[in-house]
Amino acid sequence: MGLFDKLAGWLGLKKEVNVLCLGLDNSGKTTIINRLKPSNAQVQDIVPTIGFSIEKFKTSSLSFTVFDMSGQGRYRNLWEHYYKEGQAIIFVIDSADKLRMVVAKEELDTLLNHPDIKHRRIPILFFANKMDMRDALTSVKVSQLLCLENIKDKPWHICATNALTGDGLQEGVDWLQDQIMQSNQNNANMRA
Ligand SMILES: Nc1nc2c(ncn2[C@@H]2O[C@H](COP(=O)(O)OP(=O)(O)O)[C@@H](O)[C@H]2O)c(=O)[nH]1
Ligand SMILES: [Mg+2]
Repeated sequence: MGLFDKLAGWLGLKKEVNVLCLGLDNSGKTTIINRLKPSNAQVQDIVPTIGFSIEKFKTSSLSFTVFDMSGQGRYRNLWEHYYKEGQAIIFVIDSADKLRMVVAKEELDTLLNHPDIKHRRIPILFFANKMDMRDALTSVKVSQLLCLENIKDKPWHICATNALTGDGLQEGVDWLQDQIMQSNQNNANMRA
């Protein structure tokens, strides 16, 4: 059973939710997504390009698009295309990669300022991953370096994770589930 089975079950009767899983290469996205993947998930599409690939898979009610934001933005126009459809973001950080923390922050800032993201109350779940590594920064430190407290107009949450054991992933998924449920309720209230 994948950790998202419960969420997928709850959403069973709802419309599809698109989750974007982003972060630099080597941060642990593929490892995390493989853990979250419900057992019946179908790998829909893997689009390999030189230096860039998008992983996509789908369950009955969740659709995931995973990509690396690395490569000096060379492939940005390829991935930005997916922003519009995203209703939740999982942003993965390698907490032990201190050298590239500044690059992760730049990519995050660029994401937050993108016209298709900027004015939307889209929930962002941060996974401060690789917590098991000896020189990993704490999630509080990662949060400070990425200036997360400056994100005022979107719900966000950060969890320390170890994708190899799965530690911390459930807490994050529970938070994301609450956010998606709330925004569905708000939309329903607005329609009523
Ligand atoms: N020690 C440790 N290694 C991890 C963790 N998560 C991922 N890795 C390793 O980091 C490398 C990159 O992971 P991957 O999921 O391919 O990253 P991606 O490029 O973001 O998709 C792989 O060798 C993983 O086994 C973690 O929490 N702790
Ligand atoms: Mg990957």
